[in-house]
Amino acid sequence: MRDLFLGLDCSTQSLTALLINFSSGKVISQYSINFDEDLPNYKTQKGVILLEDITVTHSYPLMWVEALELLFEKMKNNEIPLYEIKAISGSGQQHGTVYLNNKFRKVLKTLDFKKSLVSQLESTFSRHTSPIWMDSSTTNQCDEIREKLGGLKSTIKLLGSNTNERFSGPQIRKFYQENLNGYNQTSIIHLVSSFMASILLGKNASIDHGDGAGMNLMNIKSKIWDDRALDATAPNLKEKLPLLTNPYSIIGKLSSYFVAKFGFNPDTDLIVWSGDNPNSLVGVGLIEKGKVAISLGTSDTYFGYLQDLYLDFKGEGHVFGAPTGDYMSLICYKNGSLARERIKDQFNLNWVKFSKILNKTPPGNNGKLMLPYFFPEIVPQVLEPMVHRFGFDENDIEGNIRGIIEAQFLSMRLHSNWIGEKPKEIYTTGGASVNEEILQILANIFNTKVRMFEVTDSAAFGAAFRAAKSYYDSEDEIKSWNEIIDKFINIQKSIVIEPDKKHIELYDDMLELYGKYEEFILRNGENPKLARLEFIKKYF
Ligand code: XUL
Repeated sequence: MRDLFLGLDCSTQSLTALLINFSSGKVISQYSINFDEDLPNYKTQKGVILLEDITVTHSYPLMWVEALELLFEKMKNNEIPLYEIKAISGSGQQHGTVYLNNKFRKVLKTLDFKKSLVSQLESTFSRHTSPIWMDSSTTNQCDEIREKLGGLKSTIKLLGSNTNERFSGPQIRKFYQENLNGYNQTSIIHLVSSFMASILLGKNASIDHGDGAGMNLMNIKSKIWDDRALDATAPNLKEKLPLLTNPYSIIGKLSSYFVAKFGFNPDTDLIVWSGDNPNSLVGVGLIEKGKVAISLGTSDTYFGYLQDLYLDFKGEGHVFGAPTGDYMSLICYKNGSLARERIKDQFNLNWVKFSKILNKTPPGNNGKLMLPYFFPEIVPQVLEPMVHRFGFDENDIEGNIRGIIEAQFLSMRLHSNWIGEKPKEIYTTGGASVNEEILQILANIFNTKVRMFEVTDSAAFGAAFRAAKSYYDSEDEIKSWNEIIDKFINIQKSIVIEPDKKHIELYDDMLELYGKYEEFILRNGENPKLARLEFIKKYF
C-alpha cells in the first residue's frame, strides 16, 4: 500500500487540500475551495467580511467548516483514495480566533454523518465572526497589555513579539471589554488552526507552539501559557484556552464522522495543525540558517529558520515556534497581493501585461518612489491607510507598477535587518512567486539569489510534510527532515534568479532614500526631496 499524507491549508481566501504520496515523492492531487466563489452565500470579499470600519476585519468560522465538507465531497466524488491516507495535518491563517460555547464539545463528540457539519455546528458559536490577522482595531488593548507587562522590552522578552493588533490576546481582550456576556458565554477560544483540527478530531484540539507564539499569550522560552500575559488580557482566560503542544504531536485519530461520510480510514492519524508561516517554513525546506523565504500571498511574509531564540527589540518582527521544535523569525506585511492587485486592477491589466510593464521600466523607476499603504500596514506600523507617490501620480501606469513592487521589497530589506546576517539565498512561495519579473526585482534589491519553486502552496505542503514526519516517527521508521523535504523538493530543479550586479549601488542608494521617505512621512523627518533629485541625477 502507498503511504499517502494530506496537508490542508485554511487560508484567508481559500481552503486547499494537497495529497502527497511519500512512496513515490509525488503530489497526487490538489483541491481548493475558494470562499468567495464556491460559498457565495457568505458574501465575503477575498475571504473577509467588508465592514465600514476598515480597521475591523472578520470572517465566518462557519464558512470554513462548510468549505471543509465541500472539499472532502469534491475529493470523494473524484475518487481520491481517501482510505489510503495515513495521516493528516493542517495550516491556518495565523492569529484569528474562534469563540465557542458550551455546546461545542458535545456536538463534536456526537456528530451525525447523515447531517451536514454546518447544520450541527452552527449553534456552537458564542461569536459568529472571527477577527482575523488583517484586523488592526485593538491598539488600545495592545497598549494596555504591554503596559501591564512592563513595557516594550519586557513584553518582547516574555512573548517573542510586541503586542500586535492582529494577535489573539489583544483581540480576546477587546471582545471581553466590548461584549462581556459573549465572553462569559465562551467556553473555549480556538485559533483557526486548532478550530479546524478540532472538527477533524471530534474534540478540542491543542494549539502548537508555532501558532501559539502568535497570540501574545505564550511564553516564548518555556512554551507554556504565560500567567502574566493571561492576567493582562482577560479574566479566567486559561480555562478557555486549549492546551499547548509540540508541533509534531499526534493528537488522535480522525473523527468517525469523516470515516462514515467520506470513506477515510478509521486509523488515520491527526497531527496538530500549525500556522501558515511555520508550515511554509518546512514547506519550502527551510531547516538551516542563512536562507530565508518570502511568501508573496494575501500577506507578504519574510521568514527564516532560527536555531536559537533571537528577538527584535524594535518590535516589528516576531519569533514563532518552528515545526522542527526550534524557532523561526517572521515579518508580516498586510499590503501584499491585495496592494499589487489594486494597481493591476486600477489599470485593467492581467499579470502578463503587468510583468511586461515591469520589464520595460528601469530599476530605480526614474526616481519615482511610493509608500504603498493601501491598507493599514503592520510593518512599519501605519494605522490609517495612505499611499504616497513621489515624482509621479496615480495615473502613471509605469510609475505605479514598478513603484509598488520596488516599494514592497525595499521595505522588506529595510525592516529585516534585525534578523542579522544578510541572507545567502531567498526561497519564494505564494501566488506571486510564479512571476519571474517580480522575482528579478526582488533578487536585485536584496542582491541575493532567488529560488522559485514549482509548488506555490507551501503551507499545505508543509502540513503534509509534518503529517508524514510525525507518522513515521511514531512508527519507529524515523526520517530526518532532510529526507522528507528532499523527497519532494528538488532544489536543483528550482529556477534560480541571479541578481543583476549592475544594480547593486543603485538599490543601496534607493534603500537609503526609501528609509528617508519613511522617516519623512511616518516620523516627521526632513523632506528628502533633494536626496531624490541627486539620486535621479546620478542614475537617469
Ligand atoms: C503572520 C500573519 C499572516 C497570516 C495570514 O503574522 O499575520 O501571514 O498568517 O497569512
